[in-house]
Amino acid sequence: MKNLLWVLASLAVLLAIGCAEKVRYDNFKVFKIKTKNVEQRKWLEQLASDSENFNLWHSGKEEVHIMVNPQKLINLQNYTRSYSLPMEVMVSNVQSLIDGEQSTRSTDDDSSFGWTRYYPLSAIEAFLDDIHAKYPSVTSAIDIGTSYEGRKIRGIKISYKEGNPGIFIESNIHAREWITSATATWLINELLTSTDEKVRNLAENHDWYIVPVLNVDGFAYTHTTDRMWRKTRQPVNFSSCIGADPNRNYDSHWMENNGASANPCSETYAGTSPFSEPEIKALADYVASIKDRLNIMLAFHSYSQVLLSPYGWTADLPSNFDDLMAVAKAYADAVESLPYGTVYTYGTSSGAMYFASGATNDWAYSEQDILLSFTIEFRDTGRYGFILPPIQILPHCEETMAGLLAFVEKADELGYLNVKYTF
Ligand code: 0X9
Ligand code: ZN
Ligand code: ZN
Repeated sequence: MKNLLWVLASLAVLLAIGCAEKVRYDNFKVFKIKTKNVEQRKWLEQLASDSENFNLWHSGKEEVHIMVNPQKLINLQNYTRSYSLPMEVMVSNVQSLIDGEQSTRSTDDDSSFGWTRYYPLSAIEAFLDDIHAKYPSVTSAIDIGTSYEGRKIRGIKISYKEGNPGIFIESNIHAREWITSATATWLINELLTSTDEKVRNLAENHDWYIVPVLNVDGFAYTHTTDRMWRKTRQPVNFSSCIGADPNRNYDSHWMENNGASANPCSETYAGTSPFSEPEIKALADYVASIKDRLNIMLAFHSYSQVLLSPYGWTADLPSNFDDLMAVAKAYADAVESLPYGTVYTYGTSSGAMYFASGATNDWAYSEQDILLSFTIEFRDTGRYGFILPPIQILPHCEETMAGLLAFVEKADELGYLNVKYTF
């Protein structure tokens, strides 16, 4: 009898742990709401700081995408009705999207790697190990630092010869943007294995520095606990909310012009101080140490299909605005010319999206003199948002390669790939 009780008790504990394991989004909906001005956008952002019940997926110039707990739907409707804001359902059940995203899992397990499903951090690390073992003469491991929870932040350098112009790629700074690291790992593989002449030129005549998952803690958390997590995982003193928006944490016009939030519960919380997040400090220190070797800085994000140049913290235009737009246009045109016909737009971050201060591309541009610095928001424009179906990974990667080839070619033409350092 005692034994049976013990078994039942441990079963109950196991069940409790099992249930507490993953945040569920049953019948959570995402709405697309047309907003008329900044005040309306700010109000929706305010509503979204109730992070148990709301979550901002996107807050652009014309529309806001907001996820809502079905029980709080009335709060949102009261507001949109009173201001007669057009509102339509974008996702009717977030949990079923999440479940659908995992459904291809049965076809291959965590130990093999590919681009027909999404993988956890351990598999991405194993992929990198494998790449280093296969290509020891042209790759080197760059461990840029350690996360708040003690994970290694890994990067890879691909260099076929000395004296190449450098391209840095920061990816998955936002935890839930899984398509970014899927694309970064695909790109690494492609640069090493493609036999396409254009890709070989891209690979062998440029030095690549790629960090596939920068926000390692947040990314691990999206796999174990909450698919919709965006921020870091460092607790904030005197707040029950966890983490900062790492893309508001760089030391460049930090917190200026309402480009970030001081509220720890906001998805755009800037952190307690510039570089308060160890992951961002690590990336910044590493980039600063090689800045003379870098001609291009790209930060991979999703979603919206847009290339964003500096500045995000001010509406002023950067001095090489025309060149920035020319390379962005080259990327967008190349993508659109593929059979998928995917449309990318482009502009400055503040002009084409919203004010955001302390972001990677502004810091790289203004503080490290990397004159071609972009944020690229990948697929899609809101059908699936962050939960882009795995079937789209490969087409999306193909597009990214076409875009990059055109971008780099235009950059070269405009004289941005001259090597800045001497041996
Ligand atoms: O808000 C962000 O950090 C980026 N969008 S996302 O939906 N991936 O979160 C855009 C940042 C663009 N602004 C700057 N780079 N300044
Ligand atoms: Zn300033
Ligand atoms: Zn992002």
